[in-house]
Amino acid sequence: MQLGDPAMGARRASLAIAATLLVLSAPAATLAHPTVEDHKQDDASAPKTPQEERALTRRTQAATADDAQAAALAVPGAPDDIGTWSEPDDWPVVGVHVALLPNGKVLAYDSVGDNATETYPVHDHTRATVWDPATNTHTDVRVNTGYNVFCSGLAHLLDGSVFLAGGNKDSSLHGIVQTHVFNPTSNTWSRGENMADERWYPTVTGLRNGEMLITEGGPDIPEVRQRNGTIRRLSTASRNLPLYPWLDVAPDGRAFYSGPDQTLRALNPDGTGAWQSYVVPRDGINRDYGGHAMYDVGKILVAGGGGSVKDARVIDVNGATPAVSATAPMAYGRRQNNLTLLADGTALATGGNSSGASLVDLNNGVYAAELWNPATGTWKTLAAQKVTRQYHSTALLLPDGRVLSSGGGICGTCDQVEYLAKNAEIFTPPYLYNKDGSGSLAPRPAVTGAPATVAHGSPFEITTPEAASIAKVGLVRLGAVTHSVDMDQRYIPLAFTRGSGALTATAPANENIAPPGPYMLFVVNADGVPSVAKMVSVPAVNAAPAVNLTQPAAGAAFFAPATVNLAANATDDVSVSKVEFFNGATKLGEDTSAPYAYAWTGVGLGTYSVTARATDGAGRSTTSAPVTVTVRPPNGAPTASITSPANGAVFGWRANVTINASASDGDGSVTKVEFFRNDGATKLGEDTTAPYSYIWRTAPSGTHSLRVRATDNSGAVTTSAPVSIRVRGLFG
Ligand SMILES: [Cu+2]
Repeated sequence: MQLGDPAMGARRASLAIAATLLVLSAPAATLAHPTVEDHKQDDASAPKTPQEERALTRRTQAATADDAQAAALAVPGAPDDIGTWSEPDDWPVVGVHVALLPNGKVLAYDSVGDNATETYPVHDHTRATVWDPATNTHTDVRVNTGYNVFCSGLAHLLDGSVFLAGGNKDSSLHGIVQTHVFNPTSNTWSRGENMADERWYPTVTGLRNGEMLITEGGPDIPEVRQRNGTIRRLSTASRNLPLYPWLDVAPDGRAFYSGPDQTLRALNPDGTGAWQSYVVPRDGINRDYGGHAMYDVGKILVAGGGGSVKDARVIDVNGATPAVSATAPMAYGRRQNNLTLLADGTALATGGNSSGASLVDLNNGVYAAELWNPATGTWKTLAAQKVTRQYHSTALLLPDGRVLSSGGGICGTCDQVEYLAKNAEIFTPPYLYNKDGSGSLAPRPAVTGAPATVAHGSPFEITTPEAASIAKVGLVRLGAVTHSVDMDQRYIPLAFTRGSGALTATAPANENIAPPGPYMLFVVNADGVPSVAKMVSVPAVNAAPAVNLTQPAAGAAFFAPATVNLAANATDDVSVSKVEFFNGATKLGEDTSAPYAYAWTGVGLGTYSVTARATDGAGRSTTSAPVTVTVRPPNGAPTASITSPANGAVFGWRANVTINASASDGDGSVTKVEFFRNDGATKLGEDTTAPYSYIWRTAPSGTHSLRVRATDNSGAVTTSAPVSIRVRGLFG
């Protein structure tokens, strides 16, 4: 579903664009949570029966067959000129969300059914499939975690798993806080940590350090999935943006925002986040439901959207401020179109409608594809597809250089106009055909060997029998697409040299240019024919752990033989595997779990420099700042004696007895002297400064044994010899 949807059935189509533009500037919470009443109005046409729904895909094709055929006739040409489209194939799900997997298969998922999602009361699962392009077969991978991930954001984790944020909670189209991960090796789903906020229509962006940025979908405060799976909020980066914002990591490492609205921005996702907004407007167009694609290092193509504009622009974010330049417009105005980077770095526009209709207009579908060439800045109209692909349709580059175009439907307006495209078509671009008009497929260069992992900035070898004829080498990030937004795709050209039977290419310079994760490696020959891709992984630059000693305190002193308790704080972007404690270069011991501590016992006289060294799961380590401690000789006890009264002294009845004491400490200081009677059992008082004295007022009659006790700065105590005195009675 979509924000403008409730307010714009076909009957109010003329207001649709203005309403969308208006709504986009309202707070996102309003956008993401239309009222149930709005939807009841929008879905005034009764939900269809399962049978009727099954018939819808055919009805859509029948209703648009003439238009599709006319579009095909309008673009004559040989396959090497305009490419070819396959016949549509029925699919078990609508390709609302699709992601290419590292095994070359495609994950696709939609919702709980073919009707508008808000017509279903229960949202406890999601229909999902893995499609294998090699065999054209499907494997059911329904999401059975108890949640509907319809209208989630999706992008690839470092290992090629697909991370999903948010989804659809109920018939009121509330978001969900849940995150999910699809494992392509086991075809299984698992839950990740919950986000702080419910999200519906969020964008997920793989960042330079392997973290996943989650923006919008309702709340204005972005969140980041950290590499250890926990989620932090970017509390200082609250910003109201349109739903499904367009974000790509830029050469400066920030996430660059290129639309769909026209204020260009950049988000520093470190810590709690910070936005920068640029004054330069992009183009005066709100490109709601247009396409964007980072087709070269720091260069983004935007095309279509809004009121089905033909306009396209290029944004160069390599400099300190973004530079926007014109490029040729498309031949067809489009909204709800997809923009897909191909194996050679060109960009393919597919689908959409030309009337500016918010979600779908069966009378104004755009069937012809168009190819944008970054070298010339021009578009070429290509073959027309057979099914109109509008709201909830997607397009995805496959590892063999073809393009999957799928989906469309599942919304109130879709039901009203009887639009459903529960099928898929495959586009074979012109570059795969012999340049002789014959329609035969061209021989392709083959990548027979390449490393599974290519480290940033490093040269690596690509073995190919066609080395001498290779003209281009590039990486294309695996796509993850929904709602006209590919959250992952980017094309990175690679420098290379030709050898005999092999090329030496240089991996992208850094993680800003190629955020870590899965990529397709393509080589393209001098005729422009691409190889089948070899999957390669660009590893994350692993951050070293942080560590500091929390104990002992700097300069702490101990007495021999000492027990020095060592303790450290250690953190890492992934995990800390151990903390070792050192005296100089000598390892004392280690701790593998927090709180990290070690008791260093039997420490003799001396001065020591102690450190802690933390090591993370990838073997990177950091050593703390040193702390110096001193171990002194054993503490000498203080001296203590009573200097007056003298032993045997006699006092009168009710006398005040002044007790004077002497105390000293040879290796420190006396902190207090306490005065006792009853041979030390009853404390009279104390004095903390010399000369030490105490006046025992109106001492009771009788014989008293007095003592004093001195305490030194190390806590050692000495009790004096007793002094016996007598205090007379009233009658002597
Ligand atoms: Cu939607």
